[in-house]
Amino acid sequence: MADSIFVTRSSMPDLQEYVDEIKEIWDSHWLTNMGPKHKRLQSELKEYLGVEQLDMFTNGHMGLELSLQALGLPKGSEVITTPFTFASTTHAIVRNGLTPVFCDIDSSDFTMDTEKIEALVTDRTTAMLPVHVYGNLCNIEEMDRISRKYGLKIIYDAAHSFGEAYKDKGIGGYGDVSCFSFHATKVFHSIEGGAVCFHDDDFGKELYRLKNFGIKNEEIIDGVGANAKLNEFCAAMGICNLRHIEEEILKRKAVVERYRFHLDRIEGLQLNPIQENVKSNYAYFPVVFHEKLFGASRNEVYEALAADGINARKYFYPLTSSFQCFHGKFDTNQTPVAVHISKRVLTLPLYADLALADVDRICDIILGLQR
Ligand code: T4K
Repeated sequence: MADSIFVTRSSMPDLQEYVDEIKEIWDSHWLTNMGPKHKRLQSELKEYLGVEQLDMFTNGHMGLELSLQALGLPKGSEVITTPFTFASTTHAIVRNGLTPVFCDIDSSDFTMDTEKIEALVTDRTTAMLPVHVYGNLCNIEEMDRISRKYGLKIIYDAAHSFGEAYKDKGIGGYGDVSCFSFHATKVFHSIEGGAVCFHDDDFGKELYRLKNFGIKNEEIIDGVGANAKLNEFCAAMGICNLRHIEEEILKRKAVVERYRFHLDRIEGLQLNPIQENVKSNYAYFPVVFHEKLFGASRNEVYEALAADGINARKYFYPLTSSFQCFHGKFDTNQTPVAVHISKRVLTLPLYADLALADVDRICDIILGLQR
């Protein structure tokens, strides 16, 4: 059997490039606490993402969790969000003492269905936390309209949408806050890491305080903060990876096009939509298997691929609203489309160095199951 293929594989710069980058860290002994590499990456990211304000974190989750805290939303207030996401999104809400209210998703792009949001708004709703899931962008104009109409904050979980743009504007510039993940599995990574983009200076100050123990200066600690600082070695990895990001995205595009060549227009297979006015980053390649039309179920495809050493993943199954830790708290009948999709979706391997011959092999296995 050929070597195993995982759902993704971290991109690495040349070892020497990273060694050159960390040499200064070695020489200076400055390892963390917003050092020179942190400052440089922060400024390069602002430019690349086209945003004016950006802070960086140990990981995407802490960026999201502390952003919700920095907004100062009243405890117990309601945040309208999607259950079709990674654990982080929902956990960030709950860990802040806020109540997630789950909105169903759009069956074509899997993002929060903006037509179903307004029915969920109550006098306790304070914010919306939509996800640009798989890099598919939410309906930004509708989100803006709803946020203005009801006075709700928008915090985008942009973990999957690094480098994307809508109508030529970097995606980090939309909403009140956008949170990126720089985890090893992402299009752009700093081993672990994350960034938050925002517009409001006071929010930025509060966010900074929360990521550094509430320290104002050596003698004044005027907030009860956490520790969520990105260290210098992670920042150095980010600096190296940012140099190659456009090339990375192009390689991913070639992989996605190969998948589409084989799987587009196959009855019973649903792929990501190609969204208008969007610069894509080709983050994930989910396929929804409609068993009655295709002839095989998602689980059968998962098993057939696994038998050949190919580790596709059921992102995002189960829905966060049905996690054991929330047992009895949420009713998944309220989000039937999300339930339907999560039982049928499989995310196929996608990374910059995935060989096109491997894509062909993966598609052969899948199409071999068509009945
Ligand atoms: N919001 C959303 C919507 C998210 O999807 C995420 C993270 C977050 C927020 C939070 O961001 P972070 O706090 O993580 O920055 C993975 C990632 O750990 C997670 O970052 C990501 N979403 C989620 C969708 O996927 P797992 O548990 O599936 O990862 P794991 O360890 O099974 O890795 C998947 C594959 O990646 C492996 O089979 C091989 C490859 N891999 C993995 C690691 C750890 C590598 O090539 N190198 C590596 O170092 O969660």
